[in-house]
Amino acid sequence: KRTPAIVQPALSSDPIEDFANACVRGFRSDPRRLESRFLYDAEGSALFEEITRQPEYYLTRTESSILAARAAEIRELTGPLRILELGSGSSQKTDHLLRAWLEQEGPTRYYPVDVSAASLCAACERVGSTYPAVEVVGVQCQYRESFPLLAQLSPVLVAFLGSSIGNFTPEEMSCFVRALAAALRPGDFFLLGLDLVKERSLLESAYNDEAGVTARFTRNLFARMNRELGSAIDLDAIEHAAWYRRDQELVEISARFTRAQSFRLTPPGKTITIGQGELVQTEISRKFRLDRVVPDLERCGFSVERVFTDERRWFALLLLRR
Ligand code: AVJ
Repeated sequence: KRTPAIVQPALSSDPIEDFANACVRGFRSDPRRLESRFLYDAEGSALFEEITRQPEYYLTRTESSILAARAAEIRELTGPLRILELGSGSSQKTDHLLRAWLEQEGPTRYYPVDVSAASLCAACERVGSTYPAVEVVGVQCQYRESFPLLAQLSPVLVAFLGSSIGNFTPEEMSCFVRALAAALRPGDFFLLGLDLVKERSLLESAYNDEAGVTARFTRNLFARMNRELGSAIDLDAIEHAAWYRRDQELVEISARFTRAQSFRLTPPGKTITIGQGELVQTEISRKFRLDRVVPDLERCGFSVERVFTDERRWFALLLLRR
């Protein structure tokens, strides 16, 4: 049995220093806002997987059902090509694509990209042993750091599922999509999962599950600071808060500090003071309208080939062509 390969294309700055500096910047910005990519250490990635299994979290289940129904059709539209997946996590939903690819002719190469080494290794092992005919190369880096690989991988389909693009502000999203278009060749494909605008109660339940897994996911960002930056933050004084902001069509997710506290982040040696009741934003999760997002994506260099949705129109999967 082959051991799946893992590559690290961007051996950038020290990861601990990167985390520490981003935390200092985030705590000191007004409003306080931490970068959501740091939610996904080994612990956080495992908690996110647990979120996807909660009854209230409809996103993964809905997208998976669209993929199951449409994977063969997607493969017919794209023809044979390699698959690179951004933020692949457990790669579970991607099985639908891999199976459709295997049913057609030609060898299949799969490049999952994730920041979490632990979940990337586990996913590569699982995919490699479940589908011996698929050549799997794990890529451990941030999304943008994988873009330089795309020119060599063309013809390629870039999959970005789960509505992870909803973590970006509108400006960050168009910058990201333009950079992706620039890194791809004409004729390459982009498969994008988008969570759609819906009733407030459904959205707020999805981000405030009964079992409290999402709350543990938010709190884990601060637990990670304690583990990696020696910060001794009192985790019992942190509450998870998530609500839908209809004006901006996004779920805003924050940590609320129920007691005032000061702590030190050790590589930069900076002290942070947070007052009682203060909020620190950990994520935004934007919700989309097809009539707005389609022209936006077209302005950023893609043409929309097909739009697939579920019967409740809760989630959309867009097949775009560069
Ligand atoms: C992985 C970014 C798509 O926004 O729904 C789930 C992350 N955060 N519950 C989302 C998340 C809290 C998730 N994405």
